[in-house]
Amino acid sequence: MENENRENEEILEIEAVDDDITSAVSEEYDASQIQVLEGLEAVRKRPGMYIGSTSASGLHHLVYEIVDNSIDEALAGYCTHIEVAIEPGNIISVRDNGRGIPVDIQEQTGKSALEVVFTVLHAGGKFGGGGYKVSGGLHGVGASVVNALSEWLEVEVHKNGKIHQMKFSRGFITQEMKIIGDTDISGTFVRFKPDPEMFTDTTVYDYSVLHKRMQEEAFLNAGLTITIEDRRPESAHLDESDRKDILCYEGGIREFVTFLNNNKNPIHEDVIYMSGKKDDAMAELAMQYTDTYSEVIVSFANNVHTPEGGMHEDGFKRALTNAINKYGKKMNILKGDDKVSGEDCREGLTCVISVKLLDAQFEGQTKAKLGNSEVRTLVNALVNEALESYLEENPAAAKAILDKALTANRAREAARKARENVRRSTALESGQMPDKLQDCNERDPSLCEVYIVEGDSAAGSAIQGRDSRFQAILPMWGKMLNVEKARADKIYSNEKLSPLIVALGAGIGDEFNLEKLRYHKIIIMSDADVDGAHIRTLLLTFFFRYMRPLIENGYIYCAVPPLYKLTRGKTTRVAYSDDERDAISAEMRGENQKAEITINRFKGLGEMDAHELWDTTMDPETRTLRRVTLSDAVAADAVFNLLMGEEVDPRREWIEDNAKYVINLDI
Ligand code: TSJ
Repeated sequence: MENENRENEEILEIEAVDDDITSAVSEEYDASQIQVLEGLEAVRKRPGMYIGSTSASGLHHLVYEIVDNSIDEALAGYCTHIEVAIEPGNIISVRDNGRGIPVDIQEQTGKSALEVVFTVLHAGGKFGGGGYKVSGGLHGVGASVVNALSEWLEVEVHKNGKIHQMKFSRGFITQEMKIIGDTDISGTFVRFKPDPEMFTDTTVYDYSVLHKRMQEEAFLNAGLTITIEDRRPESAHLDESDRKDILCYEGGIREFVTFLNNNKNPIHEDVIYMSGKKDDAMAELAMQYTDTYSEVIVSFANNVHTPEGGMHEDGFKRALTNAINKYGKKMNILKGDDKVSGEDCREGLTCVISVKLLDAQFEGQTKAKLGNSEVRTLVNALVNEALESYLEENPAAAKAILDKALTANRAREAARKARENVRRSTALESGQMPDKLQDCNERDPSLCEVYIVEGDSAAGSAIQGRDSRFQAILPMWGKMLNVEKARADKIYSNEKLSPLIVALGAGIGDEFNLEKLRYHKIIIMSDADVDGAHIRTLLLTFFFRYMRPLIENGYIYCAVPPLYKLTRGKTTRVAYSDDERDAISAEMRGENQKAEITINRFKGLGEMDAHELWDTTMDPETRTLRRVTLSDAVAADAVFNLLMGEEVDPRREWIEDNAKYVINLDI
């Protein structure tokens, strides 16, 4: 024992040289405490290893780590309510009505489980039981990680009639566990303030980000109530925040599907639901077809989103194709060798898959793909069996689904033919550019830009004003095809879109090839009004659906035209926002309060002459471009559908609000 202690002291001395955490350690610390410190120190040295990053995403991860513990308690059957709040100062509080973290002193360590949970790395799964322990990717690494990365953290456990309290700072105990009062409830209450020394980008929480995740958790845990609330005074005036949501879905993932299909038209009435288990794994699945052409599959393993799919999705897709073909054969609708493909079977499908298993393996670049092959077998068997009987028992729905797949199949066939025709008959592969395109001289795509300009007069000014060495202009006019409602065959032969596809040179859909792209900046230039926003959205929908790599690689931009022209005597200046207008106006007025300043609102790009357009919107030295990025394909899909759907009011509202979820507007 003596020896051991001495060794540890040496470690301490070495560590103390370059790190101030250890300087606070007194000599009475024993081996286990030193291990604890090394663990938490590792977290502070490489926070990214534990929470992914120290940017906004890592900041939000802290909340998920804590809430995951309450969800485990719910899965074990002891917790029905979880309350999450963003408090003033971006402090997070999480409260549940579970059994409360155990507080009695463990014989082995001489410590309470409570202390171990918050001070030992990976303590999460080591005690207690019941439910499925989450060991997914970045999740579930535990409360100690959050503790290490918090300027302070306080926990209150209501248990056995007493309130137990303990406090920490950056992982260190600042107040040992003590009883601070009596209680007649049970549960755990944690409050923490993320450490600004760690989260140097931002310590400000985004309500909508937490809301989205909590809503997912509520969908995935049917019947569990999660409330989320923004109590920050600065949020009070924002409509996105200053609010409280109570999330509880008795229907679980069935309601998730209904939610995802909001604004779409289902082609059969009920959401198809199935669940099953084998050994230690279980799977549940909900699905419904709509009359759209897109495929939305959202999958989870142990409540962790798996955007890259994996074995659960593979098993599902295989079984879906099989079950639909089998039914078609049986009903003699598919004859002889007739088949519908997997893609055909998934057109218009919205599906949520949730699997739970003991030892989840997460693979892929972002650890977002489920690797356990036994899950493929489980889901495949479940879907084959359940879907066969569903189709059998619901002939109307079965017919609608099979019809949908058949139509998709024919359309795909037609699209392939159209593509070949277009290729032969038009310039698509001949290298001949459309007449409309005013191309630039430069040939190196990385130096070339193309402005997509709406309207004749604006295009005229742009053509005159541009620097033709590297700026190309593609005028577009008239109402564009609503691509959400069109299939690939229509796209290729569409007179509005075909010149765009040819000008960009990279093809569309499965055949899209980024290497053939002719411009590395594709700039949408439309008016700063609602119509301009609508055109922008139609173009973005098109890029999203058919040339998604353009968005993913950051090649799409929006030009930012000015809103106002200010004139005083011979001086004119422009402003891009109301605030800027007021500031410039004050500046131009200067000392002379009575000076007359005329402020004109630009009605549209078409009003500007070539010089004005170059100076304000096209000159790389002075212009502002907003890069378009896709933050979340699922959310984007929902918004595009909202925009393109039948209902006019939500669409208008969205256009006026402008691209909040779809597009991250940065400079
Ligand atoms: F992350 C955390 F530790 F900070 C945390 C844990 C945070 C929050 C908000 C809740 C919890 C938590 C833990 N809620 N409920 C529990 N339950 C237990 O830790 C527990 C209680 C009793 C027993 C038992 O076997 O009697 C076992 C466990 C795991």
